[in-house]
Amino acid sequence: MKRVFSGIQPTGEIHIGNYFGAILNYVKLGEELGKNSIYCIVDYHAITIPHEPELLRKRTFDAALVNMAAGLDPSKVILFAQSDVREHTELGWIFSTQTPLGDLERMTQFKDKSSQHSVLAGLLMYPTLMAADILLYKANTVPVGEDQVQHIELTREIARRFNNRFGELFPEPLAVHNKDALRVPGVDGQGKMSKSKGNTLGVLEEIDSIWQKLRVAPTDPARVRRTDPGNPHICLIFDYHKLFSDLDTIQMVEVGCSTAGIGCIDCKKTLMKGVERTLVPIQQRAQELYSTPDIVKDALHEGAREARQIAQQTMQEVRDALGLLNP
Ligand code: AQP
Repeated sequence: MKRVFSGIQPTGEIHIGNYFGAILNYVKLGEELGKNSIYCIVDYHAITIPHEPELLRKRTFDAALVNMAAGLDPSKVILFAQSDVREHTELGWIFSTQTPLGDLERMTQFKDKSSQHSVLAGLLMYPTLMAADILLYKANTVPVGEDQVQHIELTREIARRFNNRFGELFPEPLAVHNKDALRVPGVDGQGKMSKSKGNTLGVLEEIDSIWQKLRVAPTDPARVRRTDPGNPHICLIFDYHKLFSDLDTIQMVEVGCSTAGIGCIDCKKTLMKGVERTLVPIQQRAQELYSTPDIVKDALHEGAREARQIAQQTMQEVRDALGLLNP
């Protein structure tokens, strides 16, 4: 049986990297697998860096809302907030007792984030909690962007180690990616688009605000004048065309850029058509949901109830296997 789990952090506005890298796959797999596709707003992960309580509450709600506006139907899948299912922290603790410190210290995300913030112990244990998120549901498939591959590898090791020591309980899950959006670049052209880097284009961001960011976004630096040919394959805007534009437009700008047939501003204006076509319907659905917030709250409540049933069953098995008392 195929079962999918994935999480999204409520650490900032949901951006097009999250949308193309993860949420689109959530929707697709949700249609295929129904209640065997489980999606979680991972608020316990979000507090591994300093946070504001009110903002966290709002962002958790917003993250659920954006997923729903983007096409995730909570009556078909399981959508919930992590802190509503306490078993995540219980299994996370158990995994932290079985995982060598060195495995956690070598995680790239830990190294990156611990250089930006004061290092909290929870940040180091992020991957053991993530392994718990996935294995609590015995999920074997995890739709994520490329940045999470190392954590999924560690999850596989944690499952393998647990199974060898205490008996076969967990699958070894595999990451699946949207191959067109492995690592969507930030609008500053400086690596991955990421909430914490502030280089995002938000799924709910006003179209004019997106245009203001794209208008000044870097392009091929070799194109000094309009008549200079460019290399679309090193251009951020071409990367975005591959996400937002149809095939004919992608081919047209590829040829246009390399022959100087189209200028960078016109290329960006063409991109905006695809941006509007993709984001405006999501933004309209989001507006409707903001005016009926109980739909989102009820969905999270029901999702947590469904998730808890699976999580509690797994924890019974884990406690038995470990020799802990079962209530
Ligand atoms: N740029 C991206 N391209 C492709 N996929 C991405 N994902 C995130 N950024 C990209 C995928 O989206 C899912 C949710 O990830 P997240 O909540 O960890 O998002 P984030 O924007 O990466 O969050 P932060 O707070 O900014 O974390 P850092 O700074 O660690 O990146 C995941 O499946 C992720 O792979």
